[in-house]
Amino acid sequence: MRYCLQIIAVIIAVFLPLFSKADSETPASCSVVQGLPGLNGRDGRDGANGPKGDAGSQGLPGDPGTPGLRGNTGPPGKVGPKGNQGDKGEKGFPAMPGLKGNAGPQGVPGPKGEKGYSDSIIETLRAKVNSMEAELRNLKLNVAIQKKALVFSKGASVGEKLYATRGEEATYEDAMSTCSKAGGQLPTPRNDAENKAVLSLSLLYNKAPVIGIHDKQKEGTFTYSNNDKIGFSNWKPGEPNDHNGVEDCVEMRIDGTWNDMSCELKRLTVCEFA
Ligand SMILES: [Ca+2]
Ligand SMILES: [Ca+2]
Repeated sequence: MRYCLQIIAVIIAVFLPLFSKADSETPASCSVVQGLPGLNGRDGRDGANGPKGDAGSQGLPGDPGTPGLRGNTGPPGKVGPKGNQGDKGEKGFPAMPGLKGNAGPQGVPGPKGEKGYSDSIIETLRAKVNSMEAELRNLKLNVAIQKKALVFSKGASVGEKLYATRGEEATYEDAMSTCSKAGGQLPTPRNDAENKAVLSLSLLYNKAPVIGIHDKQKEGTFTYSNNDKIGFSNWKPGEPNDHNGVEDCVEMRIDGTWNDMSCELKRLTVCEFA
């Protein structure tokens, strides 16, 4: 639109003088013709910045921001007041014994003792002790000699036990009585060594001895003469079998194994001394 007006204004500016010349050739009175308004000039330059305006009114509070990072741990607080006494706890485990303490200070001296024996009395006692020791040595020697002699003839020893026989044969009851009168008892082998010692005497006569074991109180439960249950045993395979229901005493066969037999049978009498 702006350009259209500029074009029209140019056309008028070109053709208007022509019309004005034709008019000037006419003898007429001269009249003033008013021209058309000129074109608009170009826009002027921007003016200088105006003065700083007054401060505006305070705006509305903004939205709350996001929470900040966690701060450092603060210093420890003050000690709080003492709490109330708690309930009594259950009994704890017994403590370990403590270490041995140091030796205590030396005690005060005790009362004065009685007057000691004189040197003469001490010498007398010493002489008696020496005499008794000599007698004891002789006694032990004599016992050892007798023991050797007994073992050499019809005896056998194991540890503190000594076994002896006169080669007689008797029933369980009679053999037990014989040994009891002699201050001993029927053999009660408690281990293999003692069993072999009894066996060595049976081999002298090639006779099986009766031993101090029975099951008279309870069938199948063998005990010593004092009814204590036996520990060591050396039964022949298949024994004890209580053959015919009458075997309540025990013999040692000449191979060392045991067999329950009738208490009425006579066997070698071996006595045990301890
Ligand atoms: Ca029996
Ligand atoms: Ca038997």
